[in-house]
Amino acid sequence: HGQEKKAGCMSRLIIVSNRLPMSLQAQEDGSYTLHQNVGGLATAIGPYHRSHKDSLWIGWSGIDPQKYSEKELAGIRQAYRESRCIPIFLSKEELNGYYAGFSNNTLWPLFHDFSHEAVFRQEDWEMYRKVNMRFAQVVEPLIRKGDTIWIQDYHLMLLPKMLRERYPDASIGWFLHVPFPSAEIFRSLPWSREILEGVLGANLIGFHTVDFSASFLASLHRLLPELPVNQDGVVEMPDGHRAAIDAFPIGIDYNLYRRTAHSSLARAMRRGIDEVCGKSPRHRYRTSVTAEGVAANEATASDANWWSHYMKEDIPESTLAKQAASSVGSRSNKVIVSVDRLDYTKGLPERLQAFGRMLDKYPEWVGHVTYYLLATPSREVVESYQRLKAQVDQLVGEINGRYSLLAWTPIHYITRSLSIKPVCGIYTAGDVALVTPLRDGMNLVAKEYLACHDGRDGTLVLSDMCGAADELTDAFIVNPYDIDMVCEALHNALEITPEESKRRNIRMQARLKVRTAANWCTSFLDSLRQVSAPGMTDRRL
Ligand code: ADQ
Repeated sequence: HGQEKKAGCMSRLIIVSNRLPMSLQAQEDGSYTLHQNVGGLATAIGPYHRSHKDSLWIGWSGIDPQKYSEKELAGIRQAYRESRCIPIFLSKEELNGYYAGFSNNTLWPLFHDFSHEAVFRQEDWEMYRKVNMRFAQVVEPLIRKGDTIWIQDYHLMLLPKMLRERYPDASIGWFLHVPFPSAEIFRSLPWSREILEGVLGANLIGFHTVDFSASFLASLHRLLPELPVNQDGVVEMPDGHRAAIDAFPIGIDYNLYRRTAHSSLARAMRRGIDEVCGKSPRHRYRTSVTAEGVAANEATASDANWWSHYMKEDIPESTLAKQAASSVGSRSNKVIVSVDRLDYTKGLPERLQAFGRMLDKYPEWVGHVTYYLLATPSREVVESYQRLKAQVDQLVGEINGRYSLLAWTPIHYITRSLSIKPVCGIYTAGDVALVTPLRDGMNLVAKEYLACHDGRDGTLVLSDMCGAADELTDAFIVNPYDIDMVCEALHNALEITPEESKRRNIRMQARLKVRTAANWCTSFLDSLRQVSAPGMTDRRL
């Protein structure tokens, strides 16, 4: 906090991101109110923005300006102004080219090593450049001498250079929330040089991991070999400014997740899920998780005898024999959880195959492990996302069809959007969290799960293809493409003793408590102020 205050006194912060951290809700009287968006960026930088009363945040409003009159748009601007947010309005055409097109159909797949999904269209590139210029035109008049400008993510890679041209002495930072690909992949982008030059307008270029920083440096070396880079990863630009490249792994608001895990709603959900999954077999309950996050428990007529009667009738003899021989049958049932946006980078089909394989290979888990799969559709206008949704629907259907018993369903599949409390309810109910993205910049879900299990057992199975794997080394680390490996890790994670699980968690939680979102914010901004201080020749000062 001391650090944060010190940084805040030094200069005003202007944050620029694709989306604003607040969304608008129209009231019946014609006025508007704002509510906080969920998601990594809003929770990471939001508290900094709120506590520094002179900071500004500029971003797309999410509103179609054609649906509103000039007077209404003025009202919307005013509502945002009260939270020091400045909305940018984009037309459908601009959004198609810049957001759905170049950002989500070109850069997103390319940066996540999904080159085969990447579409290269000249019109999208031109619109991306045009919209970056729109952002520049909104930001420029707001800049005052001494301000710090922090630009976020792959949507705005041309903006640092655009602002630099107008303000040669400005202090500009840019942070990438997704991976930076290898030079081999990056150079397949027809506009790769322009993108690199755009980013190099910044004084500090931040990534989640040292590997991503190294990939960026490799691309610089390959595509712009004329630029001198010193051994600390600082580039001397021809206009005299310096661009430093470094890693800043993002954290979470640890206390927020720890606290929310103890909220009455999260606890009710945990109890409800425990009961549905037979972890408290005396009474069977039906639990409904509504969009509002209300976990309503309703007792059904069944009791333990009824339950075991049907269970035994349904389970093949061979499985019962295995269960009798292993300790699993007599131990409490288990719950697996996962929380994702439905995105092809998150590895959902591979994860489902691994779960299905585990039921096949270790039938003693049949009837004894339930998977709560929260996967909320996103970017639904993009065709690859529609295909993915159909594939996930089908796999869930196949596994449930194949293994369900009369009173047990292997996968509870939820596609609604849930807010933080019910998400924490799901985290707390999970004996195991299955976090297996095929590629991910960081992955906050893994960290949030561990914060919700503060002081408790709860085992993390984590992909080695995400930034979080560099930090959470006590998790069960897996290659998400290796279905057998994920299947084995899942089985082992389910069998781990609570003591061993807690022992692993304590080490990871100790790190997460210190490397929080607030800490990420201040360490990036402190570094930015150091590298952009006038006359600075050594950024390690
Ligand atoms: P995302 O790709 O959105 O973020 P992630 O890091 O997992 O991925 O953050 C998602 C956030 O949204 C988390 O706070 C999570 O709780 C929430 N969330 C995810 N699915 C949800 C669901 N179905 N319902 C409700 N809430 C859900 C990008 C990068 C990441 C990087 C972050 C932050 O792709 O790699 O970690 O930015 O830099």
